[in-house]
Amino acid sequence: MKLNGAQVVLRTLKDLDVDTLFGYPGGAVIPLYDALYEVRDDFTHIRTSHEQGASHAADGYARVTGKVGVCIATSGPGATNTVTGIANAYMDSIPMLVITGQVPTNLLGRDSFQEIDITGVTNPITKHNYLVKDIQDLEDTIKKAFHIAKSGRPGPVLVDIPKDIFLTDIDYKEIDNKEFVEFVDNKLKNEDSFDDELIETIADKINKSKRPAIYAGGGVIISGNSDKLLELSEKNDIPVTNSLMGLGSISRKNKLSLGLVGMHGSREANLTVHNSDLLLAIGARFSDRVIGKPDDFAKEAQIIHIDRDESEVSKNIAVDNYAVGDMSIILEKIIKRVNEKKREEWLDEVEGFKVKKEKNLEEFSPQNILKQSSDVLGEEAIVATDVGQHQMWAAQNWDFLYPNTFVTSGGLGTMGFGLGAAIGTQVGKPDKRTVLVTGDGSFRMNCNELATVRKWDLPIIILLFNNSSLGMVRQWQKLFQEEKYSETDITDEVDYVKLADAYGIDGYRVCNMKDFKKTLDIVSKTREPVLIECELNKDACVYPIVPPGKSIDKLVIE
Ligand SMILES: Cc1ncc(C[n+]2csc(CCOP(=O)(O)OP(=O)(O)O)c2C)c(N)n1
Ligand SMILES: [Mg+2]
Repeated sequence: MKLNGAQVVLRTLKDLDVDTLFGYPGGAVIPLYDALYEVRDDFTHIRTSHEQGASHAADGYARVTGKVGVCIATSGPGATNTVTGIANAYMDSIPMLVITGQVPTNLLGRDSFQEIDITGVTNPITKHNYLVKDIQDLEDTIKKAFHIAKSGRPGPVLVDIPKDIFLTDIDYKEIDNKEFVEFVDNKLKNEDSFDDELIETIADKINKSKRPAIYAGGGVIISGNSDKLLELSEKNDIPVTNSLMGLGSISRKNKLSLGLVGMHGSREANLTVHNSDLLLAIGARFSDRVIGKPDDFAKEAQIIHIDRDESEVSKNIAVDNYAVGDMSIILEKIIKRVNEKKREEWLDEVEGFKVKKEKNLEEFSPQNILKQSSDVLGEEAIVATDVGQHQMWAAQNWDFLYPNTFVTSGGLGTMGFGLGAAIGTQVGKPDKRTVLVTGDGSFRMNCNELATVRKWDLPIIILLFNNSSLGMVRQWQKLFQEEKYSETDITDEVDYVKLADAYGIDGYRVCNMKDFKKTLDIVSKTREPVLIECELNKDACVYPIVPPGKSIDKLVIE
């Protein structure tokens, strides 16, 4: 069968069970879109307003489906517009395949129109990348890229395809890349660093520990090990704290779940880690946002690290034991060897770490808005966020019940991630309801994607926290820069309700709890996209906060 390169790309994606693409056309990918036109019934292609939106959508889609998110962009500016999205996926270990068009091979290296060396640009932010110069390599390269993206510790892989390669015909014969898959899988197995003796040592330490704590990260969710985390923690009665990426790995309604640890972690999570005598880090990377002052982090504790990626071991914090490999095997072996326990004394102490304070549930506060939304939308919600105070309030106050229900930019902290990501999560899980928690600053960055939301009738509920400020930066200026509010007040009179209206989306503006509840009640009964702008006080701060450079037990409560 004769196919051209563009047809080979689509045929290969189909072989890989890809049915959803996020992308944006342009000169170098005209042949690809031409081929897509012919097979448009085989794919859902979401054309966003901007390639950054497409890249975040592919990322969000990957996070909630566990599949590889696929994003297409043209050469030059199309490709560079995906760079933030690629970096974001890289920092959070999200499997993504980015296909970029490139100038024809005979124009490479000549500063041709819309030529950017995108493999060069993305070298430090991809797990791997390729420039395909020979049509014979095309299918094989895409299959390799796809496998690399999702194997081991996932991440984004970019394949750059010159326009003439899309247009070259070949005799197509489906390639079986079993050999490569075996090669990668064997390579991963060779990185395994655990044996029965080590497992015995770890289980023994857990059994002997008086004050154990778990610090579970995104790796638990990505590797599909939330059930094993629960089994281990419940069998040995170990309280569980989470990194931002780890939220959802254990239900926040479980009594062993203490929520977020680190800079904006709860008092109980931070003090539990700080006072533990054994800390079990699972699929987590000891980010600076978690550990505070490295020298004082879990000082009394033996630290054990279980992860897929050996390069994370003792990178930020020196550990006493580590097991690298398939986390489900490692956890299963540990679970078998730990004793069933009840740790009343330790858990009483942990309970005592909680801040006991009367709460005024009628106050129109970010906390109450989120708690209310979490209660009403709970089971069916997937929460996507932008970056800033609203993100931390969402992390602290939403009761995440299941893995893959909190989609947030952890490592890169990308303002503008939210709306694109929300599109991806709503497309990936159409029966769920995506709630986007965003801030006025972040929302402005990529609100152009409202057009995409409307076009596809995505029933996203946008909770816009309008505090007329770049709140998180303003908070740092308030706490650490003597209240010099340099360029963080953004009272520019943007009418967000009218903005939504311009895109054909209903908007509501609310400024008290009663109206908020009423509005939420109305919108939760529809399946329409909606924006709810919550007018908030710019002086509200995210607490607790561990001041920069301080140990996590030195958190400031308010
Ligand atoms: C692309 C990008 N630019 C700048 C920043 C720095 N930054 C972090 S939080 C923040 C303020 C966010 O404002 P908003 O979205 O309104 O959220 P709020 O903190 O007010 O809830 C800024 C500017 C960033 N994280 N990302
Ligand atoms: Mg704001």
